[in-house]
Amino acid sequence: VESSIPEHMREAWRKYSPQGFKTKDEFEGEVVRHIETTLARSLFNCDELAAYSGTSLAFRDRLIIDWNKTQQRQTFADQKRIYYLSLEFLMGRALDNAMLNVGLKGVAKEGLEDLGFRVEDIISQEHDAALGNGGLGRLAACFLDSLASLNYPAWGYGLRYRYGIFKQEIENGYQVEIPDYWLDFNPWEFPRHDVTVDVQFYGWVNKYTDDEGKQVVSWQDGELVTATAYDAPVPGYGTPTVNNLRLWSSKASSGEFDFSKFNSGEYESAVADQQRAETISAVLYPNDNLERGKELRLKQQYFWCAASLHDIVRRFKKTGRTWDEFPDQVAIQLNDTHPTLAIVELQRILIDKEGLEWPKAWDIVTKTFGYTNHTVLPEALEKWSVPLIQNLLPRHLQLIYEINLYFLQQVERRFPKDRDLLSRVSIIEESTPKMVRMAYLAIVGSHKVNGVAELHSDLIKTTIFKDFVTVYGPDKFTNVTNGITPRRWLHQANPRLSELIASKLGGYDFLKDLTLLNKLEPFIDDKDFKKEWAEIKYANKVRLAQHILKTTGVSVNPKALFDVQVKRIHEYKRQQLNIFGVIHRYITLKGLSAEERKKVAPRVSIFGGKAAPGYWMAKTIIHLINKVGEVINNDPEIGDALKVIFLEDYNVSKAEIIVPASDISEHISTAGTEASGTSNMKFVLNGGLVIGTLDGANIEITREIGEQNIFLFGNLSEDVEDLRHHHFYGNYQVDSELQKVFDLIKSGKFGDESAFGALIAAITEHGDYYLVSDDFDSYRKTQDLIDETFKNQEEWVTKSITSVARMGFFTSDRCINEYADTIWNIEPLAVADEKEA
Ligand code: Z15
Repeated sequence: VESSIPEHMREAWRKYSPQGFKTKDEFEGEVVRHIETTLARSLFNCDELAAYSGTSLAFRDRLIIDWNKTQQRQTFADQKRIYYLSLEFLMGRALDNAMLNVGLKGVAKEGLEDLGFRVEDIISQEHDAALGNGGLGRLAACFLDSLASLNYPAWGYGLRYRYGIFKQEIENGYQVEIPDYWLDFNPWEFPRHDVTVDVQFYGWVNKYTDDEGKQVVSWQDGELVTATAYDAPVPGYGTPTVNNLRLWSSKASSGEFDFSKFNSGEYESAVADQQRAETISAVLYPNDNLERGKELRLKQQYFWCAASLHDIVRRFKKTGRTWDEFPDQVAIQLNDTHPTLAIVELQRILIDKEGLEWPKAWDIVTKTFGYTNHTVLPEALEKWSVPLIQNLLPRHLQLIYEINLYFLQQVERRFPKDRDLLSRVSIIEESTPKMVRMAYLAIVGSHKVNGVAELHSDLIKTTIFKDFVTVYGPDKFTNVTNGITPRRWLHQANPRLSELIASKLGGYDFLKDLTLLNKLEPFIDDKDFKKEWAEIKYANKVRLAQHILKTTGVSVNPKALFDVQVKRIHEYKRQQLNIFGVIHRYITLKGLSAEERKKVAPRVSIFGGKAAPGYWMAKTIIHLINKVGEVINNDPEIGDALKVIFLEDYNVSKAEIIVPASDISEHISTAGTEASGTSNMKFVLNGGLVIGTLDGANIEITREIGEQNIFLFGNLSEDVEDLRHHHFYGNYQVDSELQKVFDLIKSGKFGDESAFGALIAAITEHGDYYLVSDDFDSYRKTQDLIDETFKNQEEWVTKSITSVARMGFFTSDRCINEYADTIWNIEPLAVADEKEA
């Protein structure tokens, strides 16, 4: 290509191409150079933030050297790549991860000490990259870590939001949302001002016959918005592979943007145009498991899909291959239905721009895409109104109708005269207005559809996608149980535990092959080992207790049982069940004598999580938790026996403190509602036990670690429908112990009772959709069993160690290998010089 340096001049380049620091001295040199030149600071003006910046820039240099080599290697290897399209990447902090993955944290620690800093303080300067809501976004981040660690040629594609998920503050017990502007200083991204794509919106479709008599379809006029690429390096653990996360930022297209307006007195409208373009990538929608059908969200989706597809096609075309080889070079995975328009966009490129025939083009498209479903909740299943798409993407709407026609004709041939089936599987819902069912479009446009845990994958086949199993047969549907990266969620979050495990297993190989953890089982009766294990948990609890004191002013006893529920606040996740249980415990404690109270196992109930800003019921739950905490924490009769904490602004970096410090964590969704859950895996991997329902990945965790090591309760998913029916048509009575809880709330004990009326009425009057009352009794009894078990620390630690030893299955490495084998058909790229971790 014309931009490469001629062969005979490459000598000088090779001579001077940077190698990156290896020793402590080299590291210090790089940090000081960056602080003094890149940042224009000095040793008289270097705070922890400046030291963080210099350290990050030094590590970034290192990563980018390996990034360049990886990209060259991948290009020359000419192998199939996987492109992971996700609207969310919840990456958290990058520096600690970079240090550990390149194996230079020790060097950095000593180097920073020489320069007058502690590595922990420097690491904690970093602002989380919080471009996601919860499980779905964090899963994407774990997948990127595994893809790089396993040397797969892989790119992530997403949006570069100016504002990530809002910061949460609690004021007078209420959630307040603060904008998360995170780009002030972000050393981890590389703007690629030369990598841009113009994306079109609105306009109209012109169909005509050209001079040669060929049918031409062209999408004309409308407005153009420019996508600019920002790249972030994704380092693998203990390997030179550094993959790429490419995020698109929107701005007014220079071709489109009307500079003459500036001169002709239309300054304001010119600026307004510009702002409208920039708005597309301005903010992450803060809903988890909810779609609200807003036009700007659809714009985000198309903007990102169009830019990414253009980029992928451009890269493919450089190989000079023919179109039928596209699926041998490119696999695209759709993280939920959010990127479904990518299917339509590829078909548009092949038909309108490349001139392929429909069946040929469609064959290429379906071989390229895979679709992951993450939910069965009806309110989360995306539907876009036909008029909205018609206006914003007129050509795409035509193609969606053609895709539907092509599909329905196939169905008709196989199931003649079944008109009901045709209308049930139609991509277009015949409502007013008509709606496009994005999940159906994603299924029809992909060769594989997967759920994220066994129960969930079974449920989608028997409920929401039942008819598609009839049409395609069962083999199009598969399961890939979620996983987590043990690098961040064990080694980084819990270094002492990781070190203890390594000391028994003779090294850190388990971080690359988590099944090696089973080699811990022989140590289960080793007294010293158990003691150390328990000490590490205790130290982690002390650390969390300090964090609690600092952020809430409440002092908690680290010897108490730490009971944690941290996740997005949602009725289906049932934080209300938890807090009602806490209130019931309070009632019980108040009924005891001072003597009796001394005998109960002291407990700290810890909550954390954000409510979507428009989700009133979720906000009410947060309010109740905080009010209950105020009362209980200040009741002198209760003391250490019970404390209730709401931790503000739960995010990835806080999870790294909270997860290693739990004794019990709660995963108590109504059976059949939580697709998988992934924090359950993180807690168990850190030696915490679980109280949970038979839902999502809890079921597989139980199978792996053994029934005796988990506290299960509640109704089964197959009984949920009948129970709901019974709430309306049976003689339904709320659990009498739960009624006592409601009576105490209604007495005004926790402040103005009317604030919590809706929460109670949802159960007593509106059918208790999430079965809180049905599960309350077994929840309470299971909590009592936990108290009893915790009193026997010996037995508790045995459960803890045994569980960790059996968690190997839940690494995201296993998960990525399954995707690679069964969906993507890709191979890792061999790397010559594997580094030692
Ligand atoms: C989200 O975080 C999840 C599913 C969704 O459909 C959306 Cl929109 C957001 C979560 C599931 O609730 C959770 O059970 C699962 O573990 C996670 O995706 C990753 O698969």
